[in-house]
Amino acid sequence: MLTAEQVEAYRNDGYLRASGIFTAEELEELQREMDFIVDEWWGEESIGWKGPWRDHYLPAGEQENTRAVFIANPQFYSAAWGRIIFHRRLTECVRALVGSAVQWHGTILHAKPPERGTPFPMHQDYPFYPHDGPDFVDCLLHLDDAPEASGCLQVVPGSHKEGPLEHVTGDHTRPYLPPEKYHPDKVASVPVPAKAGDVIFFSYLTIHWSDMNRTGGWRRSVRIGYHDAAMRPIFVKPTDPYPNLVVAGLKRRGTQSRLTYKVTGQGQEQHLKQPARA
Ligand SMILES: O=C(O)CCC(=O)C(=O)O
Repeated sequence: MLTAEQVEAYRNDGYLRASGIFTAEELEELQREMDFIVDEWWGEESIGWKGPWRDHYLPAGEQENTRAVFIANPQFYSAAWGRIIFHRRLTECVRALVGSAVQWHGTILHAKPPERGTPFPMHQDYPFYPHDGPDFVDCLLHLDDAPEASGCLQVVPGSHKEGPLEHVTGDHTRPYLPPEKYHPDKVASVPVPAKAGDVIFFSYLTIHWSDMNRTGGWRRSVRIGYHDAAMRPIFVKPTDPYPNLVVAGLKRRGTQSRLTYKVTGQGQEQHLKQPARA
């Protein structure tokens, strides 16, 4: 699906916009089922991400006055959104970017309602879900056209090469980069406007942000995260459960244990001793 030039651009810039991954019918089904999920399951809106970053990104009268609809795991409610996790053309694109075996990490809707849809501060996605390697790609699937005025994604090209950066964190805020150094007024970023159906692939190390949606229409996009199956989440012990969903290719054994049962002569499963770790 992706050309060598596109893969090269992603490696250099840390992001890539691609069209034509989904058919018109697939997009229409995803839009319709997302409308259903939001109507049926989501009763409230919030202002968006909370935190002191709002003082630096919004005028005084608007700091508490933005709106957002977020919904994680749409596959809990819709089969179309379950199938998207394994979507062949999408996962083949991801495979070209992060490695031959790919694992799914998560799916979340970020919707900016009309006129005062929330902005997002400059940040990397790494502090939200740190893993032990760089090959983690977020796919921003657009359900609506996202011109610049709608608060489209903005990225700092090449910033993924800096590796994980220190963010402002704490119970009072979502992670964001310190605005004294990292702010759209101080660091050059480029808007990445998109059409409905487009996907923006970006590294979880790429610095990005987005402005308010000031248009009269919704700006809905769904972020689907994938990573090289050889990587693991840093704060999840190998013995703790987590999705572990391989969506493309075959995961090699690495440091993980072999399965621990075999079928005996009587057709019964017999549990064996755990082998030593490789
Ligand atoms: O959708 C946006 O405008 C930004 C989303 C974002 O910052 C993220 O997914 O980490």
